[in-house]
This record gives sequence, structure tokens and C-alpha cells, in this order.
Amino acid sequence: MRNVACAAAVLGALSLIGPAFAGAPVTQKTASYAISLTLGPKETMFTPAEVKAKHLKSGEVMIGGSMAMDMSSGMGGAVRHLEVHITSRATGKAITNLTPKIAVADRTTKALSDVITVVKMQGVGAPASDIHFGNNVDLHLGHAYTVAVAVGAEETVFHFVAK
Ligand SMILES: [Cu+2]
Repeated sequence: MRNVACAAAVLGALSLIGPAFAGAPVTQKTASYAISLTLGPKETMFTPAEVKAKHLKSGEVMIGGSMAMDMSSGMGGAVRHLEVHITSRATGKAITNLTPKIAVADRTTKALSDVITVVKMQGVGAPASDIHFGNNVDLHLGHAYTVAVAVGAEETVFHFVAK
């Protein structure tokens, strides 16, 4: 019975801090926006030219600037695809013309927060409503993180434990 109690305790804790990996997105509201954070498995990010040339049917296409780059080094323990979807609370439509600032802080090591290189992207073959912002990032499993997302003057902070 000890294991059962333990698992229940873990699940209870997780529901407080929200899913961190491949779970449903966690959404927070600011005055004008609904901002959703999703952490999934590493995604391969392609340029529009690569998608065309290779006839790709999956992965993600980078549509925001040519300097976009993969932030992950593979040295941090686990690579996760961090995505932020922003919707206007007034129209319900995806915000595609404002690039958010995203900062990731490891609260376990208390390291300074990293402002990540934000890539605007869209799933290959997905509709425009899929347009989102983020990058592949290195996370340490079991560490607690905060992700601060600023859209214009509005900001929200997400808390999770990487798993
Ligand atoms: Cu993405």
C-alpha cells in the first residue's frame, strides 16, 4: 500500500504545478491574451525551403526570420520543444504578428534565467491557427522551472517540474 500512497502523493503534487511534458497545454490569461505553454518531445524545425525541397509531411516549419536556431545542445539532460500559443481574448484568434519574449529559469539550480531565441513556427501542413512561438530547449529532468512569457506589455509566468 505504501507505493500506492506514494503514487497518489506524486499525482497530487503534479496537478498543482501542471503537466510539464507532452501534457495538455497550461493556459493563463492576461488582460488581452490567453497564453498556453506546451512542452513536448524535441521537434525537428525546418526552413520553408527545406519543407518544399524535401516534401516534408511532418515536423515544424520556421516562419519567423532566417536567424532562427535550435537552442538545445543535447547537454542538459533532456531536450524539450517549448511552445507558446497566444490567442486574443477579444477575437479568439491566434496572435501571429507579435513575437513574445520567453525566459526560462531553473529554480532548482537558481541559475539566472535564459532568454531563449524565439522562433515563430507552424506544424508542417497545419493551419495558420497552429502558428506559435518557442524553440527546442535543454531541461534537467526533475528540476523546477519557471517560464516567463511577455507579449507586448503583458506578462505571465508558468511553473512546472521537468519530466
Ligand atoms: Cu513549435
